[in-house]
Amino acid sequence: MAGLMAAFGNFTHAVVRGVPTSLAKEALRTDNLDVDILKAKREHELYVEVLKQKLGLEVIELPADESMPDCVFVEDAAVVCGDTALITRPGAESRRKETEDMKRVLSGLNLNIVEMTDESATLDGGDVLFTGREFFVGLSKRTNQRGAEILADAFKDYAVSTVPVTDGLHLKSFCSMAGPGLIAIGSSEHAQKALKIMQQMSDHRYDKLTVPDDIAANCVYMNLPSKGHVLMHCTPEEFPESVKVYEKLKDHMLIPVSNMEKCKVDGALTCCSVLINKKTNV
Ligand code: M3B
Repeated sequence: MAGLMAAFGNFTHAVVRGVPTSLAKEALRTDNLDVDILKAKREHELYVEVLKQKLGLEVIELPADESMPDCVFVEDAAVVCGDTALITRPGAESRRKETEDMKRVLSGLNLNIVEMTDESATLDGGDVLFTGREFFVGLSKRTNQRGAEILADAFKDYAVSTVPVTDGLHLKSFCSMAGPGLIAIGSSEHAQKALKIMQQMSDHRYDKLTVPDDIAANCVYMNLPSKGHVLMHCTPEEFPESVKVYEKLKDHMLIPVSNMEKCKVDGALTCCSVLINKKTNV
């Protein structure tokens, strides 16, 4: 386990996908907010630039597909851990074909591909929290028990526990990992309740970082050989109070990344990339 933990957050590659213009009108959403599509595209370009230029990851960019309004949210289509990639069966029927291109790209990276073919199973990657030691899977409108079982089968080295997600879209709509053993969590009642459940189910004692805004608890942690602890998080323009909490992390290289427009259609920072650790060149 120590060996596995040492690599937590260590990534070499990222898969991202462009923002289709159709996102503005057709992306699935819980609120009815107007998306500024040019701004959404610009925000996403900056996100990708951070991965590439600032962090030096090898970034594989799939082009946007107008027939898939939610395709920028690649996280939902695959769960990658170690050398295994689970191609999901997204809960929203309209998003199922997003997995085809994802499968092709991840096969090209020589990952072991596991496909969720069972027609009774659904799972969105946004419901999957990998802590470095175990998985928590949110049971939500998009992810069911059968989906969680197939994930457990795919990643046999790790324990998998399920957490009911009653409010919000996905488990990671209010939490994510902010460091090794450090869970970023929102302040709402349902976020706190979900954290309690995770703590009760785990043998491990996690530290927590509580931020006032639920969606601001969705951040992207990496541990890179050349940079150390890196955290992409929300900007002060979006969530000033939550940023103050992130700024207390003194060991992290903090990178605020604006995500306001994608947020309007329930997309957060983790949603926009699938991160991979490939030690050898492919
Ligand atoms: C969001 C999909 C939005 C679809 C991600 C994780 C939590 C708020 N319109 N997908 N993975 N959700 O972010």
